[in-house]
Amino acid sequence: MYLSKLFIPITKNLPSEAKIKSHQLMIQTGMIKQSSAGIYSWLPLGFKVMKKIEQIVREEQNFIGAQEMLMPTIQSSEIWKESGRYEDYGEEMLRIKDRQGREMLYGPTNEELITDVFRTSVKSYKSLPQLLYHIQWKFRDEIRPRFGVMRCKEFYMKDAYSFDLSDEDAKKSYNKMFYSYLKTFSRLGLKAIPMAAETGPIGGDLSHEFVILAETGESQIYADKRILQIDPSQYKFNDVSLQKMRKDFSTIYAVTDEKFKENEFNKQVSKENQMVAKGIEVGHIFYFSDKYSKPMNCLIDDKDGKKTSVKMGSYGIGVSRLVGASIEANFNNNIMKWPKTISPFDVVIIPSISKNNKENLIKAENVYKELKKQNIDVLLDDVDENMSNKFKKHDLIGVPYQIIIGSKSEKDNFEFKELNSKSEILSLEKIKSKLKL
Ligand code: 5CA
Repeated sequence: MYLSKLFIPITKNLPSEAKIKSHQLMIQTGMIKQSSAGIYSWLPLGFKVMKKIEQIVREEQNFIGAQEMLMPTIQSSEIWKESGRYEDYGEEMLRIKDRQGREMLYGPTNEELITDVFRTSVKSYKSLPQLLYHIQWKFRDEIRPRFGVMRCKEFYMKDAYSFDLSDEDAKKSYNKMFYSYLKTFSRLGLKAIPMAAETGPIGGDLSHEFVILAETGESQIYADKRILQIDPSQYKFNDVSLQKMRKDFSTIYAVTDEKFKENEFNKQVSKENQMVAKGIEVGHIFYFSDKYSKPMNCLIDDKDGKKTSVKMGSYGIGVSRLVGASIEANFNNNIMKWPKTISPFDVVIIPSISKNNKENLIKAENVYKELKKQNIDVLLDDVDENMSNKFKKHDLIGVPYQIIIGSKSEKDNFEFKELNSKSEILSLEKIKSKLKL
């Protein structure tokens, strides 16, 4: 893609409510545009990053055997009345009437809808366990939408649902998701800490929030620092190893503020290991047994032909929130550096060009063609602008690698730079192999 053709409305005008870095940067680099309070359009640059995050989330859900499907955004109120949440959900739920006067709503989450899908299709324990997920827009009429895509009314979420015959089996599904989440966040270049959490309006008594550390986060966390040292990659994908994984994480103190008790914290964690910090909740998993299946009559025949309520859990990841969270975690000294896995482009070519000298632009176009042939996603900055402005702009756009075509580049050797590091002169072959790593 040529920068001059990319729809990337860069602006210096920041709205006064853009208080945190991710919100400012996403507006500045034209990743999003606010449509109304807490509702955004995703412009090409932002959309590309979000789609990359979505794809990693999808791959890691598929890896543990979850199956993708798609449920609608608009739901009927009937099923919510069955579960008893229609009234409970309060003003956060956007309620609508269709032309026949039927009460509908824009889904804030999908426990009821998936339970309805499940109860009409599955009747026997033989079809269990099942893990189903979708990646779909949600709407919550948040009282104070803020921080850009971090807390908005309309947001993009991956929500998965597990169905099992017994509590014991259901915990196995829970552990698989626990594993999948740690793997997903690590592929996104984020260190997420699983924290014992309250269940709120979703319900149940077992729940973990996955939180990444960031000063601008809305969650207050209390933990034993040693939790940061557990390496999730040491666990294998089998029930025994996954159970050990959750146990290892659970034996180290880590809670969100609703669960925090000062005396417990002081008793369980030595002073030097105490960590009190702010974080961003990027995922939340719940086990709630038959909270929905019982009132909604979602019954399964067990081995003896006896009817029993199916045991369920739900598992959310804030896909759109992760775009902002990633900026909060990776923006430093006025430089944004996207992790390779979710960067909007693999590399940017920055030629020094002027009205009278297009030689570098021609060289840049040749390099561009070469890299494209290798399926490398390249951005070419063909805009006629001085180099210092270009560098400032690319510090914000955050593509992690740059090929600078100016005085330092020779025939087939070019200045190659990783953001935040010194540049080096490399042959195109070397550059290709570095980018393919
Ligand atoms: N049904 C459960 C699990 S599927 C559920 O809805 N959980 S949740 O409420 O915790 O949301 C899941 C994730 O969505 C959160 O961890 C967070 O990352 C994201 N999220 C929740 N509310 C918002 C919001 N208002 N704006 C942006 N992201 C949000």
